[in-house]
Amino acid sequence: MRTDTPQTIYRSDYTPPTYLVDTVELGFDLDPARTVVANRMTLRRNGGSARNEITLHGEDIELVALRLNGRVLGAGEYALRDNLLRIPDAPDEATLEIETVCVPEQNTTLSGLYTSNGNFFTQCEAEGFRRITYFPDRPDVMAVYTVMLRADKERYPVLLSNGNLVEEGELGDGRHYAKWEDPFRKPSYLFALVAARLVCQEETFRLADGRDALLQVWVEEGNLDKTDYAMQSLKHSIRWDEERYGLELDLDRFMIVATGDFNMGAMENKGLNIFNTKYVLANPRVATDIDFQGIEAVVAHEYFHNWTGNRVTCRDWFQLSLKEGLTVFRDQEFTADMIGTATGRAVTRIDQVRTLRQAQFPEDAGPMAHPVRPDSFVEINNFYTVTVYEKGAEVVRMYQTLLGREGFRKGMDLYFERHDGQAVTCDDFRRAMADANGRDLAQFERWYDQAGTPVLRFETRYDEGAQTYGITLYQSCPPTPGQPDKRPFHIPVAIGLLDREGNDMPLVLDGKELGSTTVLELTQAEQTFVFSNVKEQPVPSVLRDFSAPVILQHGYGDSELLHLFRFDTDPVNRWEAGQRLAMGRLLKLTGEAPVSSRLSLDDTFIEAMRKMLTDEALDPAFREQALLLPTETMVAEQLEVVDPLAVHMARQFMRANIGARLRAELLAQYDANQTPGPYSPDAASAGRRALKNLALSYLNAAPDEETVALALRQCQDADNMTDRAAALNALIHARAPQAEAELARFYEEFQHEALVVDKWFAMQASAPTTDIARVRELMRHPAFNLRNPNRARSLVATYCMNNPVEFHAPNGSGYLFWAEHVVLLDALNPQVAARLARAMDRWRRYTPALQQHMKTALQQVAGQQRLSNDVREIVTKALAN
Ligand code: B3K
Ligand code: ZN
Repeated sequence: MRTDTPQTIYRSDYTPPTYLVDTVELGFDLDPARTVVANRMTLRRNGGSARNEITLHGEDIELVALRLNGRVLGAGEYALRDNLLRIPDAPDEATLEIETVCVPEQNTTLSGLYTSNGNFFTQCEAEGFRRITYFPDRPDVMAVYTVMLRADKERYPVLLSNGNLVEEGELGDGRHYAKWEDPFRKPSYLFALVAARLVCQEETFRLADGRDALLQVWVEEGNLDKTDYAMQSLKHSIRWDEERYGLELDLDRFMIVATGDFNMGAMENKGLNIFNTKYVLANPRVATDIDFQGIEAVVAHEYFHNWTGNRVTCRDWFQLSLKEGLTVFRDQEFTADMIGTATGRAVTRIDQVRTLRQAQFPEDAGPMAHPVRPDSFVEINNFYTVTVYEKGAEVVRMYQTLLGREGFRKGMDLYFERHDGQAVTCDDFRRAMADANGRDLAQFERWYDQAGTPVLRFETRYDEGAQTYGITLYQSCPPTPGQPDKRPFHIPVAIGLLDREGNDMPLVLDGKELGSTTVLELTQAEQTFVFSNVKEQPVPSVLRDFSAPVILQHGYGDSELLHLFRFDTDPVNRWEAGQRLAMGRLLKLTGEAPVSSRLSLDDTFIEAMRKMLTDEALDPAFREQALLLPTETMVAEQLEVVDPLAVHMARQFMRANIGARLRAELLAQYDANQTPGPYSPDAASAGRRALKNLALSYLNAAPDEETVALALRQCQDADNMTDRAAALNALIHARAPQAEAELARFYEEFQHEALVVDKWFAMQASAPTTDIARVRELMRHPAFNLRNPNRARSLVATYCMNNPVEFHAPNGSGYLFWAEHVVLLDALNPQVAARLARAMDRWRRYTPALQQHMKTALQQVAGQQRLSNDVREIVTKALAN
């Protein structure tokens, strides 16, 4: 924990390392109270470097010994200050031997080497390796690692590290050892070790080139009944990367290890992926459909990093999206291919759009707005954001939209051909895409450089006589911190035209026939495209498949939206039309809610919903998405001044009104979408459950005895967690008297399943029936533990970020709770604290009274003497003008 003023690091200050490291031999004597790390590495002066000073990072470790080329360095021969170890006047070739000590059991930051439930794990990205040994801890220093692990055999029977196991044996004294070699050069952030009492599910898997690889999923004893899905997802991922990109597993062994204490989802360490249990453990009893989907996506994501991230890595942390945006895009495509059907793909795309709107657009419009490739940061861990990940994935997707699937593949091939084994930049990636396709992608760089969500607008003009249809596209981008003016982006705008009957019209542009959807390339602030042979006035379907991460200010009237909602052949835009119909009403109701006691919803909207709900030609999964209203956060983003209570009342009214007026249809769908027989997490079954449970939730938004009985029966009879949790949620939100007993029964039954206990806390924390007193009571529950990130998030972060109406209570009690816990958490785990700190990002948009309370809470945190860089950066930026 630092108390000095945090330093800002700028991208423009990048300089190559003065020394490179060729080999690293690490020896660990593992002891939770005192682990000794011996590091022997060979360094060589970097060709271009004029300086001969070796600079090594180190944090929270004790230096015990230091030798250079076999000689102990005297006090005057090195300097140890500000977490840097400097050796001036070093020879061009140096072998350094460094011995350090760390205390894993006291490491609550979960960065570096730490213990979780008595087992040892590491987390080194971004800058955790320096908490293990002194090292040039930056991604452009890539070395070959050999690792010797020594530990008590009884307590830590399993010893794992990156690469291949080359030797193991006994040491006497009850201790044993294992030696691992990773044949590939890697940056230090990909180092990992595990020393633990664990068991594994394993399998040999035949790779495309005929080699056999050993796949393992390691978990604590008692969890082997929950590893099948992760293993299956791993095999699918390996196959998919071979088929889609010609990329193979390059090791003989690939391991996934689950731990209950982890700061994020998972980590792609070479050959030894370490996972949050949340993204490994699943069976129907404890995991929901969403959990299964999460596991498949995260297993794939980490596996895909083996090429996009590990074989080709980032030159510096500003380039983070080079690996993250690309790998998210790859896991998104994998998920879509796994489902296979066209609407299935669309449903996954809709999910992605929803995430962008719910989380990335607000980030892009708030105090933490930053480009996909940031220009500066204080704490890199604060930049593992939805912008770097999800907007970064959209940027990669746009290459594919502009170049086509084949063109994109050519670009990927060239990228690997040029850069395998290197640490590179986002520009290198863009250059590979451009060169492989003979395209000029210079302007495309602005997607990496400019923050903020571009706003797209269009105007149309139909000329009946000439049978032409002109569409003028306008783009602009609001100012963001440090970037008052923006230049036009290169935006792919996919478009189609619908005729009166709802059919796609053939598109002809500049004499070329373009089928029913075409991609217009908008590169100026304003540009007009004129379609010819247009037989009648069309309804334009703009930004099909959400072809760019922009806000489309549409200007459609109700009748056009209804037309699109009914007929658009692009399912994403069809869904979008429904969201727009709903959003219009939500905004109107939000304005009325505080003053009117009689809100109402028009028949037109209800009829559109009815038609969608009962359209048996459509997949249940799609209907569910189409009937889901925009979230309270999305509505709030549309408002100048946010009154969270008004937004909540408006949305609740709408849900209740739909529940009451579509009661018969909802009941019918509830029955029609049952999934009898053994549970399966496949997309079709999950889609039916989703629609059924949405029906249940609408019905219980206007609860009566019958709807409550339905939920209660489902809660008691369900044979899977998806249905059980949905029913329990319905009871809670209906304020049914039975909810309390069902919650107690739920806890009783699942108290030994940590991930389900997390759900139990989260369900209560997000319920509008849970006020601050109740949250504080839950904090005193014996199962609550602030040190465990999953548990802390399930209660504290869920309440602060997922229960707007209670969190924003007019007396400011939610904000005080927030301040108190940001500070408490910061002393334990700055990364988790900084995530929670972001709950206040949008404070300037609330009503003046709420703003005042929020500002006070922010100042309370900012005024702390001792604060991590992580939290300090977030609150400072939030308070800045
Ligand atoms: N690369 C890791 C994230 C590391 C976060 C460090 N604070 C997981 C992933 O994106 O796959
Ligand atoms: Zn990643």
